[in-house]
Amino acid sequence: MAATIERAVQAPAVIVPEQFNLADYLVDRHVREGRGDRVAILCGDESVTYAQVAERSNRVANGLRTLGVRREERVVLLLLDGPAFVYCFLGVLKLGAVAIPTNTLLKPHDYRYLLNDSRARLLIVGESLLPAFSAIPRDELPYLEHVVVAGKPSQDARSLDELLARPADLTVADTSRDDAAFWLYSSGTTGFPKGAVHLHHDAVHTVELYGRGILSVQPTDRPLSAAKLFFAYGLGNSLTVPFAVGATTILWPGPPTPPNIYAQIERYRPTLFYSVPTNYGMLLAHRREDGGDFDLSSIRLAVSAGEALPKALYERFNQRFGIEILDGIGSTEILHIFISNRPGRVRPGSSGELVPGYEARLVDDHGAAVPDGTIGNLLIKGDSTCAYYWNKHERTKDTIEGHWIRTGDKYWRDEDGYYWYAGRSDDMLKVGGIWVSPIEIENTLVEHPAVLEAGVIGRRDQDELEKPMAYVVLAAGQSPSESLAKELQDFVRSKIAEYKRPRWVEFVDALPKTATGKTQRFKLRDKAAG
Ligand code: 3UK
Repeated sequence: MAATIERAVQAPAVIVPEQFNLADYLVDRHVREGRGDRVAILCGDESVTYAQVAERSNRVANGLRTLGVRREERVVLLLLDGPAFVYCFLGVLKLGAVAIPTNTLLKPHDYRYLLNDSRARLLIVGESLLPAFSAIPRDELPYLEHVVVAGKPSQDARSLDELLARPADLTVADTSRDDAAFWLYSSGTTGFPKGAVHLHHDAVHTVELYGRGILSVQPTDRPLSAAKLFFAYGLGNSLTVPFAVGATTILWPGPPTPPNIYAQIERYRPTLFYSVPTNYGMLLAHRREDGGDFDLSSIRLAVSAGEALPKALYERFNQRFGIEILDGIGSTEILHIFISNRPGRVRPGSSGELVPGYEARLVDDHGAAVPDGTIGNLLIKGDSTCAYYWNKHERTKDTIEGHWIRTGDKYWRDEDGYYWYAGRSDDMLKVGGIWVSPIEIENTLVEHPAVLEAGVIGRRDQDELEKPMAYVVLAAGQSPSESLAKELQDFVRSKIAEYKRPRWVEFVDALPKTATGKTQRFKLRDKAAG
């Protein structure tokens, strides 16, 4: 039987010139080539053309330069989705500086970590997110020099409007295709995120291989993504892919609740819709009060990523709306989707076929290729992969092997070349498409005085999607109760990001341990399953 090493034939050749600036490619190129009047962004009542994005990102770049930002320096963006995100992201790249879009759902101690790990000298923060930043004592942020607020500034901060009032003339930095353009932080097993360093050329490969190769994205497309711009997934869906082809992206700052999403779809009539399995489940659970159904007829393709899309969700969505959902696997490190179902040949429950332009290998724990039908560790080769993790050399060496990157996923391939997800090789969970470290939740639970020890695993909910479950050993003198379980859930919610709270708490006398005292989470998983 053929070993699972795959390289798709007829891969498009992606050529990126040696001197290359991603922001110029995404925006200024369209203006130069006469497409400046096209609408780039729709957001609320606002409509912004490519020429306006080009001009406003120049102004931001000039403003940042005035504040002392230099080439290669990091600028952290803590912004909700909207035009300002785009101006700032592109403005930073135009200067040759490095943008770090950040998860807006985190807590002050997470932001302290990101700001200090990256040593950014400047932060651009949305007005509504300012409290999560302001709660960090300033003397705990030794590298940060300037704060720019999108919205109404506080006393010691600048406003983004001031930057947007700077001159519009700018010579875009003559970056190389291999200069760092942006970092994306991804949670690790210990709960400390690692900054994946992406270069100016990386996004071009995702645009060509996945955007054009799989979705056949066109200038007439209007994407809407429930996943926000700070995720690699959202950044590709709503910024790099549509901007590269001169399409119109629909941005929306609010939370992706079903009423919000249906309202956005009916108002803006997107042609492409991107979400995560948990969200497809929520959309399916939501009905219109008058008995009619929502109008999704504008959508030519829907995409799911972040975690495996259960077959049942695919089928229910397809039956109700007549739309195919293309499940595909991507990662922060590889930047976007590298294995995907394709229009007209979806195999529900699978992650689909290799995206042409990437190569895949499935190997056993000794590195030998496994035959089709056998589970192996998935490695990927492709030119959108990050260069390394910032300041994490050991993790980099564990993950990136020359041209290949270990995804950390177990997969098997069927004889037709479809890839089937078979779990993670570590204990990390995906909750609503977002990484969650069991260790971070366990450490938080243990901070509660009633808790002696905790073990956290993923357990499947009614939609077959993973959510955190905690096994808790109580401290002496404490007794189990429903109210204590509730108290522990609230405790976690108050300390770490809301989506990390355990949805179930079960009290046990002891946790299964190895001889060296490590919690055996696989035994807890068996217990929960059986
Ligand atoms: C898991 C999936 C099964 C898998 C992402 C699209 O999710 C993205 O990036 P992350 O770094 O997580 C990567 C990991 O998530 N995963 C993602 N998609 C699937 N598992 N089926 C799927 N369809 O463990 C993978 O290693 O948060 C998704 C585009 C860009 C992305 N960064």
